[in-house]
Amino acid sequence: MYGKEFEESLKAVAAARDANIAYEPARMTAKEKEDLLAAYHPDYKKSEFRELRVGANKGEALPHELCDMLEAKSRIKAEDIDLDHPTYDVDVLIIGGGGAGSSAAIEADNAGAKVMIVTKLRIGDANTMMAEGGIQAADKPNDSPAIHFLDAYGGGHFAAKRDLLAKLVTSAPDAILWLNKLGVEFDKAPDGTMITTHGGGTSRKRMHAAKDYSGAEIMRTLRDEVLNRGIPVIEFTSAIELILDENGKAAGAVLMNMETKEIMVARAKTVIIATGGAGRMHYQGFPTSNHYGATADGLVLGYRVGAKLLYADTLQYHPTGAAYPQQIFGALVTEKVRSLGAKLVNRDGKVFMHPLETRDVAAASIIRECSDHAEGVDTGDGLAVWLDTPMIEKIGGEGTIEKRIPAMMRMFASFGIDIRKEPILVYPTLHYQNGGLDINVDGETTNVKNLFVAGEAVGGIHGRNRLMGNSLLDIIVFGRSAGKNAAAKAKETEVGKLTLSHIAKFDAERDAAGIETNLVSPKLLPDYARKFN
Ligand code: MEZ
Repeated sequence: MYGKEFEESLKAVAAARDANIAYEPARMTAKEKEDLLAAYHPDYKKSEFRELRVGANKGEALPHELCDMLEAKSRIKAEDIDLDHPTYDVDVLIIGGGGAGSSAAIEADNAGAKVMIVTKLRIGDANTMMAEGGIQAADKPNDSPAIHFLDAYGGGHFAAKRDLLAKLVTSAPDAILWLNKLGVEFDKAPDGTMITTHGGGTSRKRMHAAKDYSGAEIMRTLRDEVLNRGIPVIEFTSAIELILDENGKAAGAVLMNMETKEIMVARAKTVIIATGGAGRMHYQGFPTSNHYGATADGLVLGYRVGAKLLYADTLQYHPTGAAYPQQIFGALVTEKVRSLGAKLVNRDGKVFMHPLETRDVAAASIIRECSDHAEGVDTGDGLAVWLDTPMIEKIGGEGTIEKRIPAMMRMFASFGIDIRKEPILVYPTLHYQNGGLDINVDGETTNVKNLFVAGEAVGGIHGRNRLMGNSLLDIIVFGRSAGKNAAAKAKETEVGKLTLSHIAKFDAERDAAGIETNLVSPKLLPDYARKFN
C-alpha cells in the first residue's frame, strides 16, 4: 500500500531496529530545549498570535482564533431572555458532561446539593473519553507526591500555580483509590498491585492505565455512577451565556437546545464550568486528537462575565498524532507506545531524540525533523516521522502490543497496518489546552464569586506544558473538589435578582476598542459542523 519512498524508508527503519533498541539517546540540556522550542514549537510562532483588545486579559497576545471568540458577540440579546421564570432552579449547575463535570456532580450529590449537568452533546462525549495512556499517581514505595510535584513543575517550565499543583499530586493516590472503588478496571499484576509505567518527563513509573483506553474506562465508570444516582443530565443543550445576580455572583446560565434552538434559563446558587478543551479550534491549522465538542466554550463564557484567563497562549501539541492513513489524520497515538519502548526515527531510520522527553520538546523535535532538516517521510499530506512500534514486541515479548495497547493495534489494523510488524507515521496533533480560567485552590475563579471551574478549562495547574497522565488526574482531583466546594458554597448563598447586564458592558467595551465583528460565541461546534438551517 505504500509508495517506493515509503518502502525504502521502511527497509532502513527495519535494518536499524536492533541497534536502535540498544541505543540510549542523550537527554537534551535545558539550553538545547529552550532553543529548540523557540525555533520550532507552535506556541512560539508570533505571527499566529494577536493582542486581545477587551476584558480582563486585555493586552495579552493569544492565538488569533481564540481572540476572535473572546471578542465576539453574545448569541443572545439580554432583553429577549425571561430571567424571572427559570426552566430549571438548582443548587449547583454543572456545564459539561465529561470527566470533570461528572466527578463534580457525584461529589455535589454526596454533599446533598440539588445538582444538574447540562451538556451540548451527550454525557461522556468529551476529551476524557479520548484519553488513552493513563493517569499519574505517586503511590509506589519508590515514589512520592513530592517527586511527582518536581517532575510536573519542571515539565511545566516552573510556571504552575504551586498550590494547585501541590493539591493535584497530593490528592492523586486517593483519586486512584476512588476510581478503583467506583469500578475502574485498572491494569493489575496477578497479585493485585497496579501496573505502572513511565511517561514523558516522569522520573518514576507512576502511570496507571486501563490498557490504552484509560479515559474511556474512567468515563464509562463516572457516567454509570452519575446515571445510577439519578442526577439530572440535560443533553444536547449548551450553555450560551452565564447569568450573574445583582451582587455580581454567578447565578446560572442561559441554555440553548442544540436541535430546536429553544432558549431556557437555569438558575443556580453556584456554577461549575467543566467544558473541556479547544482542539476543534484547530489553532494554526493543526489537526486534533480532541473530541468534536472541544471549542473553548468555557473560556468564552467565563471571560465575558469577567473571569481572568491564565496561560491561554499555550497549547499542547501531542507529539504523536497519526499522520497516515489520511482517514485517521491527527488521531491520538498514545504516549504509552513510547513508554513501552517504541522510539521515534526519521526517514533514514535514525533515532533523533530521547523517546521520553516532555511533550513540547518531543513535538518540536519532530517538527524540526520535518522542516529544515527535511528528514521526514512524505505521506502525501506532508512530512512525518516513524514511530517504530515493532520494537515493543522485541523488548516486551510477543503479544505485548495486543495486551497493552490493543486499541492502537485495532485502529491501524482496520487500515491494513499491523503495528506489531511495521512502524507507523506520526506528526504532532493539537491535544490539550494548557491554559484556561484562573482559579484558586478551592476551584473558584479568582475574580467571579460562585463561579467554579474544573478540568481542561482551568489554567495554571500544569504551568506551560502538561505531562502525560496529569490531565485524567486533574479532572478527578479538581472535579471532585469543585463539586464539594460548590455544594458547600451553595448552602450559604442567597441568589439575588438575575441579570445579563454584563453583555451590554462587554459590548460597550468592544465598541470603545473600535472592534467590528459579526462573529458570535461560544463557538459550540467546529466550523465544519453540518448546518441544519
Ligand atoms: O494525558 C494525556 O494526554 C494522555 C494520557 C495521552 C496519551 O498519550 O495517551
